[in-house]
Amino acid sequence: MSLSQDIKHKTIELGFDLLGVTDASPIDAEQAEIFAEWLKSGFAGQMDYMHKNLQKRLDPSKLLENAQSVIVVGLNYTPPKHKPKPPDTAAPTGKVAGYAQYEDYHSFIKERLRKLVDFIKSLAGAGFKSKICVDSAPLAERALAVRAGLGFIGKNHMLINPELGCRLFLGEIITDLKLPPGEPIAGDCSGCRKCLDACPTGALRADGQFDAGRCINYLTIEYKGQIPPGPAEKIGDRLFGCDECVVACPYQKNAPACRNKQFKFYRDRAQIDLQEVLSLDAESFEAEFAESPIKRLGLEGLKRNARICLANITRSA
Ligand code: B12
Ligand code: SF4
Ligand code: SF4
Repeated sequence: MSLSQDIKHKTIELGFDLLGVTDASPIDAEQAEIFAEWLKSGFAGQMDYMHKNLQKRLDPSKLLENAQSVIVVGLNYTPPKHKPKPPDTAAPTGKVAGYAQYEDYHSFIKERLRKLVDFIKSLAGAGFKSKICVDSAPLAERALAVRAGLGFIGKNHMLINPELGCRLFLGEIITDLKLPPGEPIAGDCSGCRKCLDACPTGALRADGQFDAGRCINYLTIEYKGQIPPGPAEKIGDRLFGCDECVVACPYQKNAPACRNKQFKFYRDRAQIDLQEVLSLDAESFEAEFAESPIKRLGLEGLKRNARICLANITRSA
């Protein structure tokens, strides 16, 4: 077996669903242009870090000296079909986006990518360099995933794999090993606009741009301070994140559930009792959300969101 095939087998054994390789050249000029336009239009909102390290973000070889290849993995996080706990009608609840019903994916994926690097070292020798990236590194992950053949970009701006749908986390190993690159795969959205119609805020713009400042993920997770009344109303009963443009996508309809049994899923976290959130103290928040992506938002942020949800629920009653 070739090194590439060995890596592929190990990736699946580690519980990832997709693997692709691309060379470490800068992302295509067309995509760099989309990125520059996005920043110029102010669509990054308060996410100032998106304006920093731009050259690195567009060129993986700026993150690792003499980089030759980028190994891109995908982890399917489609929640398992299960009967949620019957709601207690007296208690108003807030919705939690699918990804946050799992343990935090950053550490989960990084740990497994470290194992993949160790495995490659056992075959290719320890003399190669590598850098692991999951979300937080300045790297255009979706653009690289397209080039590595994991899927295509939909009108919902997600990387979509025709078989697995769009609920896929991405992770990368940039390396100075030269590996054979993959080919982009076909797929398209023609004739469909379900995600645009499902978006409650207009973050998915008709001109194809993504106004992150309007996205409920941004508002409930990234936005610092009090959320202005207009956008706050659009949040509805979404306590943490939003899934509408993902759930509406036909590619997601028959997507298989996450097959990685080690990726901890909290069965009762799709809806959270809002009064319970307001009664949490620092200690109980830490105990409840220690391993969850919700931890990063912090207790005060979660309470801010709970108050918004309660006000919206009361208004619409
Ligand atoms: C900032 C950020 C956000 C922001 C802004 C999102 C956005 N659409 O830009 C907010 C907080 C809103 C957000 C939300 C979410 N995020 Co986010 N986020 C990121 C982050 C850190 C940077 C994204 C970025 O660079 N945005 C700027 C725009 C311009 O870049 P882009 O969307 O990647 O687009 C590039 C290409 O796709 C291409 N492109 C853009 N539009 C088009 C259109 C066409 C037709 C084509 C061909 C190409 C193309 O050009 C761009 C430049 O290369 C990445 C991690 C990373 N380092 O890349 C994760 C990431 C994109 N997020 C991810 C996830 C899972 C989410 C959420 C689903 C979370 C949730 N609720 O469950 C939502 C989805 C919202 C959505 N519909 O996009 C995953 C996406 C995986 C996937 N399958 O696509 C990533 C890759 C993290 C990861 N490692 O898994 N996120
Ligand atoms: S996550 Fe929600 S608010 Fe953000 S673009 Fe998708 S549907 Fe719109
Ligand atoms: S909902 Fe339709 S238009 Fe939107 S990403 Fe999915 S296939 Fe494309």
